Amino acid sequence: MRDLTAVKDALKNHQIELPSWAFGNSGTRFKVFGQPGVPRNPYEKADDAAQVHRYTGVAPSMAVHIPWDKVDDYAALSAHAAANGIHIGAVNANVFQDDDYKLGSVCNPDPRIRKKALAHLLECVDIMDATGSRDLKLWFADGTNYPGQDDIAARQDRLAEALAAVYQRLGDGQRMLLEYKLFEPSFYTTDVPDWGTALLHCQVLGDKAQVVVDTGHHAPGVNIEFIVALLLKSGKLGGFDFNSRFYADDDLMVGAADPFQLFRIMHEVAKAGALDPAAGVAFMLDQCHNIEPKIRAQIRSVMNVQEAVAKALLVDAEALTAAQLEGDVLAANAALMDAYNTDVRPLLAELRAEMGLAPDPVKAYLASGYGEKIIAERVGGDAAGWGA
Ligand code: LRH
Ligand code: MN
Repeated sequence: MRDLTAVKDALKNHQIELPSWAFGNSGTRFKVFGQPGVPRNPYEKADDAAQVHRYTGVAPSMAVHIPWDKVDDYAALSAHAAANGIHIGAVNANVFQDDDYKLGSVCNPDPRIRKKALAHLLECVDIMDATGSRDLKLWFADGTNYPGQDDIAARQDRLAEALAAVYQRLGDGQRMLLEYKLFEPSFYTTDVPDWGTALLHCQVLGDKAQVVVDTGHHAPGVNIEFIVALLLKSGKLGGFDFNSRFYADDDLMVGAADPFQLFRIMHEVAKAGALDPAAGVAFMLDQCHNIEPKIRAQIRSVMNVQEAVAKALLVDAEALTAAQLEGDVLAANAALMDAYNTDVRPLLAELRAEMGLAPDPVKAYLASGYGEKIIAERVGGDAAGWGA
């Protein structure tokens, strides 16, 4: 697909969802470095997310995380977001921070605690009804730390039971996205550790259950684009949690640690025609800006995704396929590398001009003085964070 008008149209239609928690304070077990001007509530998080959309034009929604984004009136929060030109996206459940969940939430051996966890998941669907969200995102910290601690198979049965109950509750147009993660905070077993386990559960549940690929949740060396290609083929790729990492679940800016991997992933997505919102793949960021300015980092992250998508759309598919079928290994590899090695920044600057935006979103945001404004205004109150 080399027709630049079509490439630009695909880029204009490609939407990236921002995580509310990226605007709050975050860190590691060693330290959470607070930043001035950080939001104190979900309304201010939506204000900051709206800034990212204002300068990139392709980030029209913000995912929320419950209870980090708990409010009395979710319809009012949605209206506030809409007034700022964005909407509330995926609702992320949180059954990993309550003392009761030490030995797990929906996989916990204690039925009372499983019931409590399920109640939270069902409450999140109620919130989706109020915000008009399509996706319930489910990540479970559930797992064990020592061999023998619990029965691996029994925990899978408990998980399946809870997922089935949530599935039953989903309304029309609503989906549940199951996210897997190799390890952390559990260090021996994780009950949803990989794409295979997530896919197995989603296949049993039905069409409304899909898999989320968080790019930081794999063992080192795993070929993520292979997993993406497979999930796309089986119609079970519900979305991405984009970030990047050098070692573990570092939650760094997407494309920062491995832009070539992001390109290879987006090549599989573009080739499968799954860039378009109609294809139903949710492109979400899931990042923590522990030391860098958060709004600017989110803008840069959106630009990194756009650059990877633009390069993926510039792959000469005919030349690639011809070389693959001829077994011309080097020509096939070159078809991909030529696209990857293309400087797409001028194309994206042109695209932004066509969208009525400044060519450099970061420069435009910095010139707006919004960062200084929120530091001056947001004095007092508790800065938002993970509340851990
Ligand atoms: C778990 C995870 C999950 C979120 C959390 C913020 O590591 O990726 O998607 O709930 O980060
Ligand atoms: Mn994630």
